[in-house]
Amino acid sequence: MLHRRHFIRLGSLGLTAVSFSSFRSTTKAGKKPLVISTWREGINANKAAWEVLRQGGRALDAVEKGVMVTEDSLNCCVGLGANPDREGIVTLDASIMDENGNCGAVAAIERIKHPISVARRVMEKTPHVLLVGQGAQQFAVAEGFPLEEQKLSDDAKKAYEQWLKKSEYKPIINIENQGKHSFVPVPNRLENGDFNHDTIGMIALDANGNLSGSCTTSGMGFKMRGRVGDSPIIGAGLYVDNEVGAATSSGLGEEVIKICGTHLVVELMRQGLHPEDACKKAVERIISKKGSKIKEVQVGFIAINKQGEYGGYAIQGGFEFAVCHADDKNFMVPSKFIIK
Ligand code: SD4
Repeated sequence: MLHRRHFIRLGSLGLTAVSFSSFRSTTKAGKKPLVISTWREGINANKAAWEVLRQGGRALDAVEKGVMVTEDSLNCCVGLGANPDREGIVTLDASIMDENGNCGAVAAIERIKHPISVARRVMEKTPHVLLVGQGAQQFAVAEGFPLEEQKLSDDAKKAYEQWLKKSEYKPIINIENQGKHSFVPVPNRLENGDFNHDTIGMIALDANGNLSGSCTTSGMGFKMRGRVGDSPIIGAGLYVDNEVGAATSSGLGEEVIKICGTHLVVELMRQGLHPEDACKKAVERIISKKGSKIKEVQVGFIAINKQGEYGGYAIQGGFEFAVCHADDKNFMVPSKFIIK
């Protein structure tokens, strides 16, 4: 339930607080192994992650392998087929974190197909956490990652040409579903040529009880050159604490960064909150800071705890996540949300 004071505040903004008790986006009984990931691309990504987990593999390998599937799919929101920045160049961000608190990330990397694997190399082979831009690319090439052609996918080209007509930077992110959940596969591109989201975040608990997470994105379509969102920022788009739980996010990265979103979710779980309640509290934090402009913002968090309980919460409807905890249990869950 929302606090009364909070409810009044939303009311004064002309917004409605809703509770969707019929939606079950959580489990009270923990599952192990378990992998969950954002959006419907999560289903395919979970399959690859599950292959690792079911054989007793490490959560870290699962979350890398899982999101590589999404990065691979050229006509997708994530990876080199995604929308470019406003100069027409695709730049990618990614982060990864393991059960020992090690982490690595790349931001604004170009022409590299698997930024998540470069992020893992940053974690494992350098004394650093985050490499950006040309330096990140140089490191990737030195590590043997092929430099792909600088070329927009056909769909991205079309969307960019469309965008150039007005060249307006209007980040209305992840609310394109307009509150509808999509359980049947639909084209990644919307009718206007845009994507309906640009990120996959994945978190997993392996058979040994260890947690890891990954997050990879093209950021926001037609962003300013050099813009970096929450996804490669540890504690914003991804956080893992093996004693407690793991969280990742999707949506307007600037708002996630401002509240150190996934770190907040994990700290709330440390205080004893169920993953869903922790995600909800983080969402409420964004809402209380954003005031009347909240209608233009979508952010969704997903989380799992050490016991294998999971949950998610979003500001607005439309956010959904994929959950997998058995060979025949890989399914979409509509996230609960606050603002209607
Ligand atoms: C970003 N959080 O770069 C990402 C965008 C996103 O679905 O999640 N899109 O801000």
